[in-house]
Amino acid sequence: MPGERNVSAEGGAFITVEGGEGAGKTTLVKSLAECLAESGQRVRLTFEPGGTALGARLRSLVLDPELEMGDWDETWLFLAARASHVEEVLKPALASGELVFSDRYSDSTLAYQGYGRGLDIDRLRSLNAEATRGLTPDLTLLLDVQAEVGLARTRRRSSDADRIGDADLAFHQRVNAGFRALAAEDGGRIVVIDASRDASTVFVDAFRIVNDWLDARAGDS
Ligand code: Z5A
Repeated sequence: MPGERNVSAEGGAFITVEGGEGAGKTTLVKSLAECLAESGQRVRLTFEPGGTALGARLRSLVLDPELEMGDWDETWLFLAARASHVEEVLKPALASGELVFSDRYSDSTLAYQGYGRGLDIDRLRSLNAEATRGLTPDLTLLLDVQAEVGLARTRRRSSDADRIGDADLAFHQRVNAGFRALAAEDGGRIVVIDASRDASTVFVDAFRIVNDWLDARAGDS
């Protein structure tokens, strides 16, 4: 919300990992959290939708392929999950000085519900600001991979139906184009990583980016 202070400015650091389906977010964020914890950082790993009891229930609703819902109904569920995530997990962890990684956050709503579903981006931005109480990431790693490649990865892994993942290829292409547009607008926060490469190469790049960012932040304080 305008004028509200980002809590991470006075406590820990808030890093999000974003990207389309099968970009490798979960794989990357787990390795990053493990390595940084080994190097002595106090790390918290969390995700959306989920990360709280309410978020877990909302996740199963919003991904349920048997359940029909309108695009705005879908959006409210993601926002409700986010609001509880911010209050119950993110703000306390940041206030206690942890380095917090979230596998997806508010950019996913802009990319999926805005660019993918075609809902009004400015309205989504202001709803995001309300749901997050103004908490924005300090750094976002955007894993960029062609939709066809990401979808092939997740379909190899599992054949489980999922209401959003099963949307057509054009939807996933709009989502990916949306993420790239967000990165072009906010290059100071969002760093694009080529995620078409193997997982260990992506990890090396991401680890360097995070460490450089942490060093620069320490130098500024
Ligand atoms: N959603 C939304 O619409 N609006 C919102 O506001 C939010 C979310 C927050 C659930 O999210 C859905 O909610 C998601 C967006 C929507 N739907 N879609 N699409 P999710 O994060 O739980 O689901 P996901 O993005 O679909 O996660 P995922 O399929 O697990 O993708 P991932 O985390 O990016 O990838 P991964 O699990 O790390 O890897 C997938 C497979 O690829 C796995 O077998 C890996 O071993 C393999 N992999 C990983 N990296 C590589 C590389 N570099 N090369 C080759 N293979 C790899």
